[in-house]
Amino acid sequence: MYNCALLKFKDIVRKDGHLTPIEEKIDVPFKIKRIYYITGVAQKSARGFHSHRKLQQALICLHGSLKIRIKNPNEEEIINLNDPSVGLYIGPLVWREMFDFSKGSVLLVVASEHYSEEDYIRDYNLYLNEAKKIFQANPADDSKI
Ligand code: T46
Repeated sequence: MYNCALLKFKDIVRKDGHLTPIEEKIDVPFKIKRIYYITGVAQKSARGFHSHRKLQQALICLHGSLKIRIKNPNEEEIINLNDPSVGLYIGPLVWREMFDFSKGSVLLVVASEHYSEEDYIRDYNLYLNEAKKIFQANPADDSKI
């Protein structure tokens, strides 16, 4: 799907556990300026409901599971994240909604930019107006991720 991809990280397994390194421009396709994590989400809560104009991110579920609906004016997919060695890359102008958080789940996000509220598009109609201009110039990518 346009501006989205699943990233498979190294999973270094020893008898005493797993280690997964994430290096900028190697394991994620951008320079990392920020990380944040989301914890303690009630099972019926949903988050997101916005897009970004410029930000690139990789979302990694470190513990438990959650679902992410990713959308653009032409396509929609639901991704289940439940493996700390897998990240969901989301680039600009992709609408996202996170839901079905399991109890105790931990979502780590690595981001290409510092926090800027100006980069958010939180109104879906405004998102459609901005995204349609881009998607008319870039035909749909039919591949599933
Ligand atoms: C995204 C998804 C996956 C900050 O002050 N600094 C930060 O770095 C972030 C990410 C948020 N905030 C503030 C902004 C809001 O007042 O924290 C509050 C909650 O943020 P928001 O409602 O945007 O949280 P989510 O879970 O809906 O979205 C977050 C990220 O904001 C967003 O970029 O892609 O996770």
